[in-house]
Amino acid sequence: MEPYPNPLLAGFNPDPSVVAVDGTYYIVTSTFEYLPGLPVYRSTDFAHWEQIGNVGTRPEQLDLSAVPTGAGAWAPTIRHRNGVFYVIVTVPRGRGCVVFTATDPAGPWSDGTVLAGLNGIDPDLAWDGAGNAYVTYSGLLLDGANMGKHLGIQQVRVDLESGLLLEEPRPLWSGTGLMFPEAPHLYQRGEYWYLMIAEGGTERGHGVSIARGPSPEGPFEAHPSNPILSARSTTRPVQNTGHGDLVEGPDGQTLMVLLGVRPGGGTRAFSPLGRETFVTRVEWVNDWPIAEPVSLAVRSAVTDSVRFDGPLDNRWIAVRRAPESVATVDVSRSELRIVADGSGLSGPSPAFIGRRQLTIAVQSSTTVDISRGVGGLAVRYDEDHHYEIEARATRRGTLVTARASVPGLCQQWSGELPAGPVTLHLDAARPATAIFSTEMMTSDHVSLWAEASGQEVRLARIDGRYLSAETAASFTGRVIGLYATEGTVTFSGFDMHGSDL
Ligand code: 6LW
Repeated sequence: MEPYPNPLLAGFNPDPSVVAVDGTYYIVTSTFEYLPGLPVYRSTDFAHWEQIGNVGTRPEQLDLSAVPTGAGAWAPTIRHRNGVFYVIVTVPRGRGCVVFTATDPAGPWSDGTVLAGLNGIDPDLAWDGAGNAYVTYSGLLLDGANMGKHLGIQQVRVDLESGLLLEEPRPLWSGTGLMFPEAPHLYQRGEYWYLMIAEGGTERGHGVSIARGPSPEGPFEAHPSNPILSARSTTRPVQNTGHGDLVEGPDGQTLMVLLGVRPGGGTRAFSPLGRETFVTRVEWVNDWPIAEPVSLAVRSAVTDSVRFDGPLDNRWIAVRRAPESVATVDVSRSELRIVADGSGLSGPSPAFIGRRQLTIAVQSSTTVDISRGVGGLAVRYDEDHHYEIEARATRRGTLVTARASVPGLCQQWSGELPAGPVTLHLDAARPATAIFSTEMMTSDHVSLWAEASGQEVRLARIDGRYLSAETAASFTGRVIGLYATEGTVTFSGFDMHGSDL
């Protein structure tokens, strides 16, 4: 059988949840502090996916303006019942547990109903035959006096209309005893209800375990050989595999979508794109599922050339605010304008819009007019981890500056180019050598360079490991995009091309 592409959804796309409706598949993933939040991807063959929209398109739906980095929109579940799509998600340190609905998954999605009093993460939504709605979640308290305490997997019946909890939440089977039981999903199949969870933490120890019972409330009996999926202590190219959701695939076989990373380096390795969405096949033996190890099947080249000749598409994201509130497209001139507002890339809401880095090797570029401001091209993991190249007009011509910021440290390099439009470049590539050396013990190197009027200046080649899932404190991934720090900066075009082959 042809393998599905893996990663299935490349780049910053963790915590996938999937639903099938009339032969079409929909996946949503986590977005944390970015807006629009919770992208919705659609496919009919499970191989080709298109982003059809986002659940959180209006800032008040997720209300991220004050959420700390690392919080925000965590781990959604998408389900469908009686013609209505549901996305349930928690916004820790924000709105809490919220249920959104839509009849068209491309949107618009509702304003959201808060399930007041539900304190935890990774909510699942399931209905029994009588129509009772069950929310099963991970009782990791991220709000209130007991922050950090973990109550294991919890369940509560809810009234989705009013948002009321209909009983005291109760504990359920919580795995084999590894840390952070989370990402629960409930499924009815044959005579059983299955409770599938992740445990071991979202890093190298991650895995998927499962139990089954006679009702959605249990009692649950554990699979005799959990975990049913994990890459822990293996040399597989896809690591941290866990946080899965099951669906029946196009050929009738059960598929699990899940998160994983693609580390590069040596025994210590680094995953520049963050946690991505992967897929693997699941076999049923004696009414128990067992998942195949996740294999890598990268796509051929990815090209993305944005020309600013229409409204911003749904793949642009910005930090704690909508991209449209940061940047304006001037269609008549095919330009994007960003007006600086005093916020920098190290601040909580920079004047920055970007797109997910989709391939580990990437070449990105933009041409800027800095006659009225200062700005450039950046790769951002979060406000503490970013590399950028920017241009500023001087009396003599153009000053270009490359900068690398990691917690507590910032280094910069500068060079000069003639006046006029400047093309800024930010490229990433795997280490050039396969020979055992310190050079190859990292994920990639990021090169920052610029050109104007036929002259070129190469400013920096920086180890990429500091912008990776293993080093950044946040749960996001790399986002490459455009920003302004002074005045008004105009960008003509944004290109991001790459390949993992
Ligand atoms: C999410 C948890 C996890 O809530 O990481 O890998 C957390 N899984 O289930 C943030 O994505």
